[in-house]
Amino acid sequence: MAEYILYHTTDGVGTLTLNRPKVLNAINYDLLRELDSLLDEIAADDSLRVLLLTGSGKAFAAGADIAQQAVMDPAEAEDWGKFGSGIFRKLELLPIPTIAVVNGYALGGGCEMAMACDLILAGEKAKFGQPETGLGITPGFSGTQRLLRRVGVSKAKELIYTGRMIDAQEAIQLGLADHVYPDDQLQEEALAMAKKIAGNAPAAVRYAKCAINEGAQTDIDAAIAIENKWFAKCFATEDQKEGMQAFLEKRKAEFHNR
Ligand code: DAK
Repeated sequence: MAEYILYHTTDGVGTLTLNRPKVLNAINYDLLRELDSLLDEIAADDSLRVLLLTGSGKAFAAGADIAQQAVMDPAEAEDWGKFGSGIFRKLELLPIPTIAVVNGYALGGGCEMAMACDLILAGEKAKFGQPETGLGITPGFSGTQRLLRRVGVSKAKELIYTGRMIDAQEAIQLGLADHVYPDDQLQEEALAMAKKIAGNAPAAVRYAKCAINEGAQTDIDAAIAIENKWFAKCFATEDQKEGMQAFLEKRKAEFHNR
C-alpha cells in the first residue's frame, strides 16, 4: 500500500498524485520506491492509455528532500542520484504517454520528474526551476541533461547557474511547458487531453512515442529509418485496418488495442 503516492484509474487514464503535501511533496527514498513499483504495475496494465502525474496541495514537488540529502556523503549521493535517475528514466520510457500536470512548484527533483514526462501542462500559478546550485549541489536526477534538451544549452545553463524560478508563461515561452491553464481548470484540461489521446489507436500512439524517443537520440537518416520501422509495425494491427475502414465508411473508428 503506497503511503506517499495516490493512484487511481478511470477509463484507461491512470493518475499518480504525489502526496506529501506538508513538505510540498518533497521526494524521498520511500516516495521513489513507491513510484518505482507503481510504474511497474502501470507498464504491465494493458487497459491503460495515458498516465497523468500531479501533486497534492500547492506543489507538484518542491524537489528532492533536502533534510534527507543534507547528511549524505559522496558515495550515498551517487547511489541516490543513480536510483532517482533510473526511476525517472523508467517513467520516460513507459510505453504509454505521460503528462505532468504541474499544479504549483516544480523545483529541483520536481522539475526533473516533470521533464521525464512526455508533456508538461501547467496551472497559472506553477513555478519551475532548478535551484540546486543555491544548495551547494548540481541537479542530480538528470536535470542538467533533460533541461538542455527542452530549452537549449544556453538557457539550461542560465537557469541552472542562477537557480532562478520561472513562472508558467516563461516556461511556455522557453518550451519547457506545453500548455498553461487557469489553476481551477488544470486537472479538467489534463483529463480532456488524456481522453483525446486515449481515443486514438493505442498501438499507434505507443509506436509514435517509441519513434520520437528513439529518433531523438540519433542522426536524421537513422531517425527516419526508425520511423519507418514503427510505421510498418502499425500495419500488423487490427486497429490500423479499423481506423482506415472507418474513415472510408464515414464512421467513427472503434479501436480494440489489437
Ligand atoms: N525538501 C524538504 N522539505 C521541503 C522541501 C524540500 N525540497 N521544500 C519544502 N519543504 C518543506 C519546508 O521545509 C516546510 O517544512 P516545515 O518548515 O513546515 O516543516 C514545508 O515544506 C513548507 O515549505 P515552506 O514553508 O518553505 O513553504 P513556502 O511556501 O514558504 O515556500 C518554496 C515554498 C518552494 C519556495 C520553499 O519551500 C523552497 O524553497 N523549497 C526548497 C526548494 C528547493 O530548493 N528545491 C530543490 C531541492 S534539491 C542529486 C540527486 C538529486 C538532486 C540533486 C542532486 N545527486 C545525487 C547529485 C535533487 C535535488 C533537489 O531537488
